[in-house]
Amino acid sequence: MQRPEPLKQRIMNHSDWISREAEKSLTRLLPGVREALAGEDGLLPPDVRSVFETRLKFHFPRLFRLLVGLYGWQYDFHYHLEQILLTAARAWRQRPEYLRKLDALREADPHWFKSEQMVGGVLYVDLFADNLAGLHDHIGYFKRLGLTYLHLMPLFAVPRECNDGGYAVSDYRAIHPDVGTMEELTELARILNNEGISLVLDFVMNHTSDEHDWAWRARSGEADYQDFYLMFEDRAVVDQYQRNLRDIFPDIRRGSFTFDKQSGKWVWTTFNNFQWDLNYANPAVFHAMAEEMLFLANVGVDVLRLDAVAFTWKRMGTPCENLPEAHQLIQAFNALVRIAAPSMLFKSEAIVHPDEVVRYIHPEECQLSYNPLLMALLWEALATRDVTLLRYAMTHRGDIHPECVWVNYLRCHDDIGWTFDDDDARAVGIDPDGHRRFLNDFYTGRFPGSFAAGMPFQFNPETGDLRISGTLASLAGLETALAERDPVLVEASVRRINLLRSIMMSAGGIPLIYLGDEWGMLNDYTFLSDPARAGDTRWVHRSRKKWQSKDGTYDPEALEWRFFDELVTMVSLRKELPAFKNSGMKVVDTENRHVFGFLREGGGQRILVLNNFSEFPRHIPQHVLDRCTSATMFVDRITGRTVQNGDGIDLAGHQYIWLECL
Ligand code: OTU
Repeated sequence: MQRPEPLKQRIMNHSDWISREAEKSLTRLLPGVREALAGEDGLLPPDVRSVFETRLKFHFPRLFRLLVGLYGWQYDFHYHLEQILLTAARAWRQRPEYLRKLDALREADPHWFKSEQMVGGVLYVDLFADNLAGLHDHIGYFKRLGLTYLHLMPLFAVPRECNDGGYAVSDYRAIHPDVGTMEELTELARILNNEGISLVLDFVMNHTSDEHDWAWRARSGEADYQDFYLMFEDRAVVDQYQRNLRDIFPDIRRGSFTFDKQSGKWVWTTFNNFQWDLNYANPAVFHAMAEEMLFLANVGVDVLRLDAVAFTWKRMGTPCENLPEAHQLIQAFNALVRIAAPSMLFKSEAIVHPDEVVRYIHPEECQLSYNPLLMALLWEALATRDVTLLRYAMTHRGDIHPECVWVNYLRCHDDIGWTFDDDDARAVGIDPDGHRRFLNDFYTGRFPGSFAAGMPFQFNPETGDLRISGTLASLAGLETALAERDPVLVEASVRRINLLRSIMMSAGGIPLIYLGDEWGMLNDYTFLSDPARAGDTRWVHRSRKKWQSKDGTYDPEALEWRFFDELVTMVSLRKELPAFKNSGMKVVDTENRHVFGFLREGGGQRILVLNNFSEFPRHIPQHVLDRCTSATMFVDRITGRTVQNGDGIDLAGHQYIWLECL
């Protein structure tokens, strides 16, 4: 079901017409909305109702325009529009009091998340603390780390075995029974809110598990629910789509479709066979997912991580990735959230080409986004000891909308893909394909002299594509160094790890710690003996939390505690220094291909961050410093050492310094 293109153009080109239609439409829908707001008991106080109405009137024209663009050509458009608004009104009626207050606070301070105080952590509840109840005991630990943002990996009801680490959701309103209950999550959200920690949860919006109630109904032949997914009887149609698609999980299956025996149809499954892609061209799907989204908002979610946003809209003859409608879809959800739960933000998970990643970042789309390019290029520079590509890409690609932020990370639960731009690579004399092959060889430890112990993820023999699994510490060389019992190599890997963490903490945006990395967690190969996981190497960096020492006692000499302490130092400095507010970094040409440098400015403070990616000492000449500052003196905020500005700067191997210009 695809709308004819010219009509869409005609609609979009007539903004006056759209505004008039929006006005008429709202006038028609308001009485019903008011009824839904009051509820059967009519108990919602009039002032609370009018807050909703004010927001509705303000944001409706945008919502209307977006929905007309997506669905306006369908005969029952007005019916769906009405359902969507009624759902929003009911969600507002049910919204807990404290969240309504938070809505007002954040509307008055819309840049609250751009503070230098923001530091994120991400964990699996079951692996970290067994269950939600157990997580309460760790709040002190989170505070000790300085976290103000906590992403709990997907914890919803999923099939027991086939669940892609939680990304195959069977019920968005139920928690996995081993982890806890929705009541417990709701209570935890409130407690975290009191502690100043924002709750981040996933919204797995591209697909559901094949055990979701909608999928069961589709399978058993209910036409309405078959329309929730992309199901085809005709293999020829499937083949026609397939021609332009790429394989995301080629290890699992070639092609993006799975045959479902019961319905006798081919189902669109971009990822695993058991993850059925939703059909967003159907407005009923938009409405159903909006209901789930607003339900989660009312649980107390501060940031919703929108999973796999690139794939949500399909059109024959295209790669079905990053289509304009995929953006309109998120913008429509965004407009709806501004009306019914405005304190909640979106974080985009688009691990795609850098030009496409930034297109999801906008106050009216996703206010936060992973920064996969910085992540990948930090690993690239660590392997090559050369920051040329990193510097080049960050110089002309760093900027995003000033009201949005990057989420900067080194590792997450997924693989590392080399998503840099081919032309960027060529511009600095690098052959992109050869370089990706080198990086894959390097991080799987095949390249002679490599320090890394990564595992290959999803090799595609046709294209040669490969991604990398492994923990921060194992990829940075700690695992091989420990295996060789070589203290020099151990120290070298410690320095590499801290160098990367220095950049994550000082580059701006929200740094996001993959918990376990704070104490140097190594790869865990036990997944290989679990048949449900053995085929997915990402499990090598998803392991059960082990405390730093058996009883958790502090030992400053232990390697784990050294990692922890150094990170805590960086976190507290970051919070102390106004220059580290969440604006961007200004990349500096250090005239040394091993040293990545950037300036951070804010609150009357200027900090020059220098990071030596080589294991050898490097010198930054005075004229480079002169271009950055006329200060007479620097203080390295990491060591407290003062340095006269006059003879350039000497950096030891893998040293990082945060120089405050005085
Ligand atoms: C996401 O990642 C999740 O982070 C993964 O854990 C899931 O398996 C997947 O979606 C399906 O839900 O392919 O290798 O942006 O890179 O969305 C990870 C494109 C993935 C993909 C990304 C996806």
